[in-house]
Amino acid sequence: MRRLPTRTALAAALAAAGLTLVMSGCGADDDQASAATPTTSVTPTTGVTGSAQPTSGGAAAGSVDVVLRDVGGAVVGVVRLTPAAGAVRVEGRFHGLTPGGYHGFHIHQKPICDPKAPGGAFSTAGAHYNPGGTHHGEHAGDLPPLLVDKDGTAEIITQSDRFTLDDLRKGGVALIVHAEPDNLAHIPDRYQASGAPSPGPDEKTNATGDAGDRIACGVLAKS
Ligand SMILES: [Cu+2]
Repeated sequence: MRRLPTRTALAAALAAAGLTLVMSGCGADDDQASAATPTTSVTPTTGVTGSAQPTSGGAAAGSVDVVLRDVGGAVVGVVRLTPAAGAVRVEGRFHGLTPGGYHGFHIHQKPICDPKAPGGAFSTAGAHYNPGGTHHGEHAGDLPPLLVDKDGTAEIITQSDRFTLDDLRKGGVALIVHAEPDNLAHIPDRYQASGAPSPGPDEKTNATGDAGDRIACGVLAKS
């Protein structure tokens, strides 16, 4: 799995050369890191390593890591949730997923991941986290789908202001990866399911985005 740049190491190298790393608040990818402009400022490197950038050293202050496992119990990903000015930053890294393609990725309403649940793997996590009672695409727990590379890895960095970390901790939730892409209930009116009362998304699509089986699940416990 590709590693994200280690700001600490980069900053340390620049500091040793008498330089300071200047990065934007959103700078977390390789391009931005390699394009960072060294300056001759004598400002110490304080702040460069104070971001929510995941490192191997554990969760940053205020953040929480959710470990996702597949139906066989193998770890396939870690998602770090970090409070960020009225929103939550979501940073996930996955491996061992079906190579190539999109997978629905949501927050579900119950902190229970049972791969052997009678109702289907991880059905114990319930429906999407949806305190507003809206349709899919507008659910608070809807996140952008994962795009999985040919080697089965995926990375996602996104942000949502539809919930706070405290909201999620109130009752606990589960993060789930699905087997199929998520249509976000975007079904134009020229489509109509057989037997559906009207064109556009039917009831199931409005609830699930037709993302299919649940292939990985991780709990954010109530706290
Ligand atoms: Cu889901």
